[in-house]
Amino acid sequence: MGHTSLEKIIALQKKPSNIRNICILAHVDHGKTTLADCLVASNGIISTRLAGKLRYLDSREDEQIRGITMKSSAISLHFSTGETEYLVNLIDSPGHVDFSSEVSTAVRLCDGAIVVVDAVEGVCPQTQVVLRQAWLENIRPLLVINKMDRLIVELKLSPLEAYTHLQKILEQVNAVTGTLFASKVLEERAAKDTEEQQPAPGEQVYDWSAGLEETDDSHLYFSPDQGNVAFASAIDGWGFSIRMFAQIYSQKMGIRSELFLKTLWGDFYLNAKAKKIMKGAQSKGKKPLFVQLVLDNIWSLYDAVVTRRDKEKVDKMVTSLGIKVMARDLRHADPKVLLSAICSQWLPLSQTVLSMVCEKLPAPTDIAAERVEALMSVGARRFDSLPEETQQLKKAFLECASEDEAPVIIFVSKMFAVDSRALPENKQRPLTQEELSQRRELARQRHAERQAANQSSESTETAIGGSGQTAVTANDTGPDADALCAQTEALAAKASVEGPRREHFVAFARVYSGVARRGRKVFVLGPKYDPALATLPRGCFPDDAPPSVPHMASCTLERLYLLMGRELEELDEVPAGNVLGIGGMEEFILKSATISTSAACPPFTPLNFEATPIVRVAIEPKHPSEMQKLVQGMRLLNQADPCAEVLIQESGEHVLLTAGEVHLQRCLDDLRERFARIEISVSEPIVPFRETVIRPPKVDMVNEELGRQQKVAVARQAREEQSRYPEGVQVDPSGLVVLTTPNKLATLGVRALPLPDEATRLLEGNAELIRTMEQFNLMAREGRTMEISPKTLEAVRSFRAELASHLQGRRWRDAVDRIWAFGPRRCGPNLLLNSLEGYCRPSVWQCLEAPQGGAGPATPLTLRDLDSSVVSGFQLAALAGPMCEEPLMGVCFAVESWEVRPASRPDRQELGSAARAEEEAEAPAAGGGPGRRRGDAAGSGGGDCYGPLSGQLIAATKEACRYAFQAKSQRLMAAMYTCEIMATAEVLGRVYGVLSKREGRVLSEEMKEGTDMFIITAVLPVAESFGFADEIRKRTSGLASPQLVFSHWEVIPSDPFWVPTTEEEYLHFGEKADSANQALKYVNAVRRRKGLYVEEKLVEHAEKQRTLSKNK
Ligand SMILES: Nc1nc2c(ncn2[C@@H]2O[C@H](COP(=O)(O)OP(=O)(O)OP(=O)(O)O)[C@@H](O)[C@H]2O)c(=O)[nH]1
Ligand SMILES: [Mg+2]
Repeated sequence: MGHTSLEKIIALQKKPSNIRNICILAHVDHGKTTLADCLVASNGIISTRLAGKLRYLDSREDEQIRGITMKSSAISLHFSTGETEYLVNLIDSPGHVDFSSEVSTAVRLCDGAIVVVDAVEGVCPQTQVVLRQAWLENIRPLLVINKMDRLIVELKLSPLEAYTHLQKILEQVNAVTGTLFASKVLEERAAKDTEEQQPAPGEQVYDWSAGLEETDDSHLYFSPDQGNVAFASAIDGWGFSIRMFAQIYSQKMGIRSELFLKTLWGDFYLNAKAKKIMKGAQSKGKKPLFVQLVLDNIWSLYDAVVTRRDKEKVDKMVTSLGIKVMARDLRHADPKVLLSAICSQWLPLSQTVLSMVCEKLPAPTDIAAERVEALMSVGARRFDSLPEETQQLKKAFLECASEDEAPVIIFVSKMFAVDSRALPENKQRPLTQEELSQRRELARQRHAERQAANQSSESTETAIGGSGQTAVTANDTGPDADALCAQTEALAAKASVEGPRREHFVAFARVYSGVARRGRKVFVLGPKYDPALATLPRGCFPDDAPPSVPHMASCTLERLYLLMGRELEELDEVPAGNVLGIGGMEEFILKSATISTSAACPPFTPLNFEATPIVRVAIEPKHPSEMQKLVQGMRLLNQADPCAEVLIQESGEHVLLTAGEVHLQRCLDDLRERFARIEISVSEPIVPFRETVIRPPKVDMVNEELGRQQKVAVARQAREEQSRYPEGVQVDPSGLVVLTTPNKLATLGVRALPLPDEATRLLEGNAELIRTMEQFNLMAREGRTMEISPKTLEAVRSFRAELASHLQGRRWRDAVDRIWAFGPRRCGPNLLLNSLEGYCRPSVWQCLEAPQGGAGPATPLTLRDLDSSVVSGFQLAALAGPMCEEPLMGVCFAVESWEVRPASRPDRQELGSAARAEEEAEAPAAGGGPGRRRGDAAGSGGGDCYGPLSGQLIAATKEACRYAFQAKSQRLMAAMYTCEIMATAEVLGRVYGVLSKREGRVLSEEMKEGTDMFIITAVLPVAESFGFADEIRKRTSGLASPQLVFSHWEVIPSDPFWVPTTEEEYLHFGEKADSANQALKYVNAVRRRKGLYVEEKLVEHAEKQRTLSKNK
């Protein structure tokens, strides 16, 4: 295990104030793993020569082949400065956007982060994301500007240009931090204001700036003089912070090092005559200190070693730096070898980074109270509304105590799979001398016995000269027995290698309080566990065999591991403040969990995942008999990946959801090679769509204005369609659908309206908030209360105000207060609106209102009883639209009339069926073509042959919504990716070519300052994105490699149901217009996949088509 012994690490683990838990974050390929290599090499785990080439923490084969990291992995390093010794638990994270959930799992366990930025590429999209992630988790970042060598060798900047360039990068990074900080201050200020609530009469003007000015934010920004920025070239093994140069020059020039610290970065220059540092380098045209004393030196070293290979100069420099270089390195053909030999002594990277980490980043004991509250507050709950015992646990967090009495609190952020042979307990370790001799002795005995047996049989047969022979064999025993011994050992080794190959799961975790000890009994708390609702006796311990409580299990900590990159080391106990692996938890934990000895411990807030799993495929085994293996394999995969989701659809398909193409590839490889180990067939990626309605368009498919004549034609078409509607459905030209239930007892009038885009976006962005509101309303209906934190209340209030501001105009009057429900799944981006006269029901904004008894007096009771049926019907309609059974988006259904004939007062118990039908609605309903009537949802069971009224009403509402939807201009919405592509001018044309072929749209094109690179920002439909990254890479010979990030949903402008009306259009598009209709293509593809009816003719009028093509 290299230089640092296990004992040493165990000893260091006991001193939390000297522990640093950190992760390395960056955009893809900015050099995280290379930097980690240098740090790992400083502990002797890998050789310094291999550092940067090995990428030790990329332990998977595909990581090495593709050259990108795909999972976060941890390693414990020892570092000492002077007297003090530190333990640095380092987690390397992936930068590729597909794996950003791995970043979340890493960030949660850390107190600090090293943010790496490529000196050429600067701040990239993922850099912003990781800065935000670090910010949201409240951990402190350091900045390492890496790949400095590229400025010298590739861009060939002069030191002064490089200095300006670096300044710009710092500005960019700080701009991101600044935005994050400003939003937080404003939020806090708003929260404070709502708590105070009473503005003084004179304070009419709202001063937004005040909060920003008062709060000190200087420590948040990155600046070399703050000591939180380092400059590095991980590949060449060097790095420095200005502290290092300050020390060197203060000795050399006799100027105080503090003075250098303040002036080495900035507009200062050295007045050589006066031996003084002066301000105003730029205005006086002088070289700034940083250029003169730092960059110039590095540039000239590169010049001498790499560019000119000037041996004499190199010798001189080596002597003046006072370092020793081995002759072998001096003679090496590759100048980079000599360069790293010199640099790693002159400016050792690991020393620079680790000392910065130990000095600037907090220890586990410094955990902020704010962060603890954020981790412990369950959802939107107020911290002070948590049970007393739970609140007391905050102290345990803050103390980070390792006494035996301290409650154990551990958070597991992910589960990772380890081959059973790689577990330390199964690993073959070198035999000790004693064991060897023991085995030898054993073998010798066995051999002797066999000899003896042989002999006795021989002697009985021949019965001559027994003693002499025995002596000879006894002499032979040595070598013979040794061979035998070797054989047994080899066999034993083979057995352990070939032993049953099984995947074991190790929990990636951190101890926040107490000591994790083997054999200790603990509670495992699932994310939905609620200490306030648990009815456990006070002070209940896991040893007491507690009663079963939902989302809680008790188990024993069986195996504890020290995470050492590719290796695991067994431990007996792990004190608070450390990162660790826990084995044997796969039965209890799916992906993440909280482990504690106290039942009062709340589950930690869920991880913030930035990625949306959007790419889905259906999987089946090549050989149908292997289904069981596939099911088992997918279960394991689901557990091993924080972001992948595995679903079994109603149709029986096994579906895998992943964050992107690269992620998909990795999941499939894992499934094939590790988890299922069978051959599988994978469907084409299934792309999600949304269905919506839009305002009547002004132009048609061919961009011709819809004139009066055409409008008449369209209206006629609509009338024709009317005849297609079944009995009991009336559709008026304005789109109002009136529908009566089959038993003729209830009538419902519904109209579909397109929501304004901003409103849809707002609803989509606030799904979590809406869910909280719904939870509150549900509890209120049951007569319970839920305390919502002031922050959440404020968020609800501003959400409501913003929604109101987007729903302006006559049509939307009071719309916000008339919202009946959100859907689908009660939190989606569609609305059900109560446009009934005189029907009062509890508002969806109940949590904002003071509690009040009873609803409006005018409401007929029957309607209130059936309220939830209407909601359920709406949920069903919103979950699967009529075009291709995809969810709706941005549609508002206004219920304009609703009557229930009094003759049929429903039984109160019937309401149960409403709830049941709604549960069924959770899975997308397949089948049923557009315009086809769907059967009763509730089935029979009531007094009449039509079944209970509530059930009929659900079906009727759903149908009414679907017809109302179809009465408007329907459109498909496509999921869009955004991507940023960096490309040089030569390949720009080809990038555009690929983009336009795939229906992409360029949003902007900028020149990256100081380089000859262009940055193109584009959007592109997910449906067209498969193979995009590869194609771009190929067409540009690897110069451009885009990363696709899900951005938004966009309406596809073409009408899927458009049919040509004029001669000309017939000629152009054919009778069905299905040749050019992208939207129709998508709709049909989805319908075909779902096994729905597709209206399509393969060849119509073949004759005519041929003449057409000839004429062209
Ligand atoms: N010129 C130069 N190249 C570097 C430097 N550091 C890393 N690289 C190269 O950049 C590439 C990416 O390095 P990695 O360390 O794998 O990057 P990463 O940030 O871990 O990438 P992901 O984990 O996939 O996000 C490799 O080819 C490295 O050799 C550097 O300081 N200078
Ligand atoms: Mg990496």
